[in-house]
Amino acid sequence: MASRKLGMYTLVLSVLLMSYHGCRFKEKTFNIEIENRKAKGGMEVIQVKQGEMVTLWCTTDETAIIHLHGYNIEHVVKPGKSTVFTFKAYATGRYPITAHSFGEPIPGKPQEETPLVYLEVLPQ
Ligand SMILES: [Cu+2]
Repeated sequence: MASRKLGMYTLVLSVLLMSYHGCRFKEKTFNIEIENRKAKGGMEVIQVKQGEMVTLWCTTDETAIIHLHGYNIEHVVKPGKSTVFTFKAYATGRYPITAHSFGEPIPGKPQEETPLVYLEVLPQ
């Protein structure tokens, strides 16, 4: 009987933990595939809610520096490898995700910025 009671407590506890986890730590994951210097599927808007944890998996057919404006997160993405951007969407607004000059950077040459996708963080 004791083990059955313990099992019941464990079940209740895990349900509570799952619902707590569900409302406290909302997570959103998106894929950004860059092909021919554009986001595959055309320019789009990624929508999340303030407070959510966001994961962006980024793949490319050409080396580029990808910059999420506003949050100021920047990564070098290279072909054949997924690069991950993770952050908490703390600030609301619309932020461009741009590529800073495709290909290897040329010293002295100013970097061009190509908008790929927009991140939209909606208020809670
Ligand atoms: Cu930029």
